[in-house]
Amino acid sequence: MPRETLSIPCRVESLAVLAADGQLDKNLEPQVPDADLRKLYKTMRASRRLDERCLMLQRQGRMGTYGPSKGQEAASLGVAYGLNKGDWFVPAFRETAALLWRGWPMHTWMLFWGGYEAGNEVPPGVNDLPTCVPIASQCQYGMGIAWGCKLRGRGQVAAVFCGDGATSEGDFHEALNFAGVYNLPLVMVVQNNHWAISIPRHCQTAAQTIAQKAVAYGFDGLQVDGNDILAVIAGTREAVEKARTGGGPTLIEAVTYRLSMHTTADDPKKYRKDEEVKEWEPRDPLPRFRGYLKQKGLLDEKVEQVIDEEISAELDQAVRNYEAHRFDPLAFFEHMYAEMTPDLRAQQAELKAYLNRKKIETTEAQRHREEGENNESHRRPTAAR
Ligand SMILES: Cc1ncc(C[n+]2csc(CCOP(=O)(O)OP(=O)(O)O)c2C)c(N)n1
Ligand SMILES: [Mg+2]
Repeated sequence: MPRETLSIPCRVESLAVLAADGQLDKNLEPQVPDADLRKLYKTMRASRRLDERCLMLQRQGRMGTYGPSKGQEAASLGVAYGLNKGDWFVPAFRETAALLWRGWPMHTWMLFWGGYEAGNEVPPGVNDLPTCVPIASQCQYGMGIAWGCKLRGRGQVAAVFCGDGATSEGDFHEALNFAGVYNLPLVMVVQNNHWAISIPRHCQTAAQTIAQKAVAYGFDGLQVDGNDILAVIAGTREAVEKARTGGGPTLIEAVTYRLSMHTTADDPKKYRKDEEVKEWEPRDPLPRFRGYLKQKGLLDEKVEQVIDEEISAELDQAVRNYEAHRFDPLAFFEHMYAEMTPDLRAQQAELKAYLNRKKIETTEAQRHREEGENNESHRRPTAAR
């Protein structure tokens, strides 16, 4: 019986277009109209500034726990640009830039992190799922949507996002396996930002790349420089074209870096070295893209100033919309099922009664205090005498 090395019909490639030092590989440069390049830059900048504003709101006690996407803007935005409007986009929770591109208002992003159900409301006409924090669960939703796309036969594609940590979850592998067997029009994007809270990438897998995991499921894997929006666009276009024309799924590993903390609930200084962050800072996707646009003559200080002013106005309005939202704890019970179960109805009634009681207690306490103060002020002069 022979023993031989098998020739497996799957490829794993790595793609970078714009080197960290700004060198451009002309042969690999994707064709993107100038107007789109400008719009992409504005979206990337808006995403970064939205991120900064949310962090500030959280630090001021005006928002719940926040998960920044600083440094990862190109990885999601490039994919969103490679899709058609009618395609499906299934995010994890660091796809801020892509959601802005797909038409989500800034204040909806704020509402999500503020803990409001309205933060999950998909804008009308947008084929997206809401932000998803349960790790890797969205891989199954994305795969299911891709299956639906295939059954419908309208040439739609689904892109789903997860992180490097999510690749250790069963949901990730089940989704890829199913997508391979059924040859689904799925683009599975892993944002490899090198950390899963405090767990470094090398603890997630002994494999050299995450992209190569596709081989076990019978399709191609592609590693792209996730901080290079041109590489992400080029890679996505290939994967989307393949999916749309019946060629099946692709796993894209977007190699990026989480420049900020995991969420506002953690302190990365406790588990990673500042030097590592410093090493990645020069590869930040935003200045890299800015440099490319300047070289092309599409951006100068004046244009940037106008962009920044427009974003400032949008952000201010978004904060006003966000803070105008009324907090209603009773609404917590209403979003699990289309119709509340008897248990949920009972719990909601209990909370309502409790809140009413509290209101009465608070009003009573207030009345007592005021009465006390009146008596005090009445007594004080007497006592002083
Ligand atoms: C099913 C599940 N398990 C655990 C968690 C807690 N948790 C939140 S984020 C995270 C790490 C995720 O790492 P990764 O997939 O690399 O995404 P990143 O945070 O780096 O974007 C974990 C374990 C969760 N949200 N869901
Ligand atoms: Mg990660």
